Amino acid sequence: MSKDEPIPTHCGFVAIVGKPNVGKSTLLNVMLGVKVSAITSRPQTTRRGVRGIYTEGNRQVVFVDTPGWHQPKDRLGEYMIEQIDGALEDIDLVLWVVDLRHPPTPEDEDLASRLQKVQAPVWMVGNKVDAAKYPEQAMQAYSALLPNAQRHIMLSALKDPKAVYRLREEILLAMPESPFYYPVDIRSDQSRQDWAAEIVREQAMSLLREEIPYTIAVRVTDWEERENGVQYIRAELIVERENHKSIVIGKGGRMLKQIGQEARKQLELFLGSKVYLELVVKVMPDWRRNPRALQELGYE
Ligand SMILES: Nc1nc2c(ncn2[C@@H]2O[C@H](COP(=O)(O)OP(=O)(O)OP(=O)(O)O)[C@@H](O)[C@H]2O)c(=O)[nH]1
Ligand SMILES: [Mg+2]
Repeated sequence: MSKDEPIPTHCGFVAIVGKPNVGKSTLLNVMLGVKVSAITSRPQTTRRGVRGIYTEGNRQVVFVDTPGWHQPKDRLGEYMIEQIDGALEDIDLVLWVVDLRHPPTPEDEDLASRLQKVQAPVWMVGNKVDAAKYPEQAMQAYSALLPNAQRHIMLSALKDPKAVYRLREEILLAMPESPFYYPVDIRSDQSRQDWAAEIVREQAMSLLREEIPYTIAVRVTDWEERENGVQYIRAELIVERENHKSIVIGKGGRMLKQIGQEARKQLELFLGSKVYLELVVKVMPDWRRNPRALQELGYE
């Protein structure tokens, strides 16, 4: 290479897949150093493929966080599985995240056979090593499901960011020569409205009980920057039934107020400005099974 030739750039797509609740979104957020994807202690938090972009020098990685691999029970579940299939197309690397606290289940076998059909190399990431009793044994059991996995990494996405940064370094080095897909200052492909809706949904899912978290969708319907620098955001919480509406509002409006307070704190932290968050609860009967409602909510 002569002195005048530009340094080649490297860029690629990396899909993050695995069962629900194993820590895929946590891993992505730590990798990016910003909160791009919603995280809760409940399975099936992530519903659509979220792209998080990391650029360092002449290398860029486009991570795709995906919903947890599961047996779909409704149209929303089918949409979630389609998001995983989409993320596995034209991919350069797959991170298969497993939870080392538990041995593999039939869903892992199922996912392993899906991953066998992917051309790209698969790296197995054994997560939650901080909380696992027998991490080595668990890792071995998972590895046996996909003998051609190229690498095996054990870490704690939650407790050991340095291990995540080491993994990120290796991913950067594995990216093929290619122009960048995104400008260097872009971190996510989500609009700010979609991102804010995810923050509200994260708080609603965390605070509500039983099946209610799974029956909620959130959309931002208004966002204005007011003269005094306050960001005014209006979001709708969509529920499936009237009785769910009263649960989400809570006694004397307490639940909705708490969701709003927690979400506002998060939004203010990431936006770096004051936020006025207005939350409204709406019923869309049986929206998870209703193609029109799903479309309106962006799950189609
Ligand atoms: N102990 C421990 N907990 C973790 C670790 N990583 C993630 N968690 C927790 O696991 C839970 C699920 O994390 P998420 O990142 O939402 O998991 P996910 O795989 O994206 O889940 P879905 O979107 O539902 O598929 C949260 O309560 C996290 O705090 C880890 O390394 N150790
Ligand atoms: Mg997730």
